[in-house]
Amino acid sequence: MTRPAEKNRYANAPRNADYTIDQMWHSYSAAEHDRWDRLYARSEAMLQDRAVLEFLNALKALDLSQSGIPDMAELSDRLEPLTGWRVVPVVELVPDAVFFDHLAHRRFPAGAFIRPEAEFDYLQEPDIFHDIFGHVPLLADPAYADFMQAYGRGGRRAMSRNMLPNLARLYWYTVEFGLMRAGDGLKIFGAGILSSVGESRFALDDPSPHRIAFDLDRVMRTDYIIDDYQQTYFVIESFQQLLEDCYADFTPVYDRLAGQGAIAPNATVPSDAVITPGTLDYFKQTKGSAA
Ligand code: HBI
Ligand code: FE
Repeated sequence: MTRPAEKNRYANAPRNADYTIDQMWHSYSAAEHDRWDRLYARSEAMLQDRAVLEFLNALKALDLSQSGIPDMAELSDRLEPLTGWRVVPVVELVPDAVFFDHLAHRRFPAGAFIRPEAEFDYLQEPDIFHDIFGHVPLLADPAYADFMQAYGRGGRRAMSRNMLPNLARLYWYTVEFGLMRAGDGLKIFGAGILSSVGESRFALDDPSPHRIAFDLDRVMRTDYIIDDYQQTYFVIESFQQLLEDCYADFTPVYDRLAGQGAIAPNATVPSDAVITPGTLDYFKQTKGSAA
């Protein structure tokens, strides 16, 4: 049964056992390449003073310029000599076990489709701009590259201990929505923020969200929302710190977490090292809920 390729023209592409597909780079239209260039130019310009330096340097090192949608095999040939990572095309999100296995082997699965014009500013699913502009550049940083492989290796263990929700929170609050202390301010490294101009402003400038120093146990206990800006952002000191905090086996962490409940996305707890307490005004307006 073939599914209507409504927004993702790869929806019915033949898949390998590891869920990878052929990117068919020659099939991208001029309009799709142009859309990439406009997405890239807008984000790259506004991130000059907002993204961590490692991200900005990697954009240059990987030559992720505005020359249309990257060919993942060619991009991988530039990335692999730096940190051993390659980027492999997939249709969409892949099952957790498959995702972890790719990361454990230094392969980043990236969606091959590009968002439709109607969803230029935001889309729920990870398209090629989110995955390649948001996630791939930092794989050129050695400490971050090691962290991502360690995360993949930890994934299989987490699944065997039913701790996947805790590990997914770690991914969410760092890889997707992480901030880093840099000099006198905060900078962005999370892919979900980097690939969103709205959230690149909100995460750093808006008084609404809490900004709290990263703590592994705290992050692994904290629920998150997937359809709006975050109510809390966690701040690391460096990728080296993140790697050191997360490189060890998580067994003792899981043991500590076993008896503890989840923390709501909008809450603060006494042990928090709060950098900026949020007003949560954005959520009171948008959700009307007891934010
Ligand atoms: N699949 N292609 C892809 N990309 C992701 O970022 C991804 C995924 N599958 C699962 C997943 N992320 C998250 O559930 C991780 O926390 C495991
Ligand atoms: Fe992502």
